Amino acid sequence: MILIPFTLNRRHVRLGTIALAFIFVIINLVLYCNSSSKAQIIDKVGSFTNEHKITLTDMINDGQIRNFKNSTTVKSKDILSFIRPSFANKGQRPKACFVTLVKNSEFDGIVKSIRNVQKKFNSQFKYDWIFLNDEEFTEEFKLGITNEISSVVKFGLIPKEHWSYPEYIDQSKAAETRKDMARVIYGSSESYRHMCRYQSGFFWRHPLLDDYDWYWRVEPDIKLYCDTNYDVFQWMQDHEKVYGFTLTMYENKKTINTLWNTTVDFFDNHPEYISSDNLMEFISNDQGHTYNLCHFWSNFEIANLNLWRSPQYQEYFDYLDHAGGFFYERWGDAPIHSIAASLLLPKDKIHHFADIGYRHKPNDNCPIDTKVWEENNCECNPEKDFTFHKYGCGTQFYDAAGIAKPKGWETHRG
Ligand SMILES: Nc1nc2c(ncn2[C@@H]2O[C@H](COP(=O)(O)OP(=O)(O)O)[C@@H](O)[C@H]2O)c(=O)[nH]1
Ligand SMILES: [Mg+2]
Repeated sequence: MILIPFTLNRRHVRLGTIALAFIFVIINLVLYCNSSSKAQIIDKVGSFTNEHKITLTDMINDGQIRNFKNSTTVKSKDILSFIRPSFANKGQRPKACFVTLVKNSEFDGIVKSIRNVQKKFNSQFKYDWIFLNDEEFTEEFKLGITNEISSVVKFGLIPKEHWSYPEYIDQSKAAETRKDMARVIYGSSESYRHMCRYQSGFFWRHPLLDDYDWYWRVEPDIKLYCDTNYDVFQWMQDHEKVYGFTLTMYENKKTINTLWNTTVDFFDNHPEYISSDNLMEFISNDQGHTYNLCHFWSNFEIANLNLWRSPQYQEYFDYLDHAGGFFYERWGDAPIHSIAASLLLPKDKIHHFADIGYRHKPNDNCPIDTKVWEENNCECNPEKDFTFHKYGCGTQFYDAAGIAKPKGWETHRG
């Protein structure tokens, strides 16, 4: 080792002090800059939070959901701007079709439904009919169906990616759920879950539906009881309605344990998607704290496809899909469509077709207005109408929508 002789003199001490002072200043400067940029970030978060401070949860807690229209902080992105083009066609025939999701094995049941719908409505109005299946329809099925319908008939195969597990779903957990839910109706069924997910998030994406604005959903073994002598699609279009139903009821809570909380989480992030004139009072008895399980029974729907095609609904579906409840519970498309329509749309866009007598086991929609019942040659018993039955949700719907209930409704509570 080479030793360099070194003597510490005053000059060295002075230089050292200056160097230390310099380092001290630099360190402080860095610390200051750091803390001031943190302050700026906190400020930004603060103002961000301020801009979005009203969430669905806030509205629920403040009991504000009814007076949501008075809120000034939430900017509204108008879902109706996606739907309005379908109203532009007033007085003209709408682009509409029937849609049926069905299995080959359900041939007899769907033929019964078709004969009935043709007789009561479609032999007069001749709308196209689209059939969808997750498997190829057999030639026999296609021939048999085509023979029953005098208008255009199209058959579509559902793409695999619309009827399979997304990569974010844990399939062993899904299988476990099916075992645990064996006692719940369809609780052990895998295909029923794919069906519900498909009806919620995909049927309207099938390319065969691209040509249409409106659809009427028909299932096997349903029945129309009355003649419908007006064009219901044109009525929806000309009256600027978006979603039409016949039956309402309560969902089985066991199938949707976390659906409401997941919905609240979604709308907490998107309060601007909630209509200022929403139908929250149909789906909640406590202004949004809890879901009352009321829903439109989706085996019958006459509705506008652009509702589901809207970014608002697609984002909602996507959020639900990632939460996994289609497979880890047994979320149905009926509560999902109903919650979405009730929150995204102004209430006057939703219509009860009291005049379309309809049966899907075990419930009937039968006009209790004698004049309507007689004029349309209805074949049902108004005493069995489910609309205002204590197990249905028609009373909640009429009250929430602010529509007068028909005369005599009190004596149809079952
Ligand atoms: N292609 C196909 N359609 C199905 C399947 N499961 C149910 N569907 C259809 O989905 C709709 C609802 O099913 P459905 O058995 O009527 O259920 P429910 O009304 O809730 O008892 C009907 O139109 C069925 O034909 C399936 O696995 N494949
Ligand atoms: Mg059914």
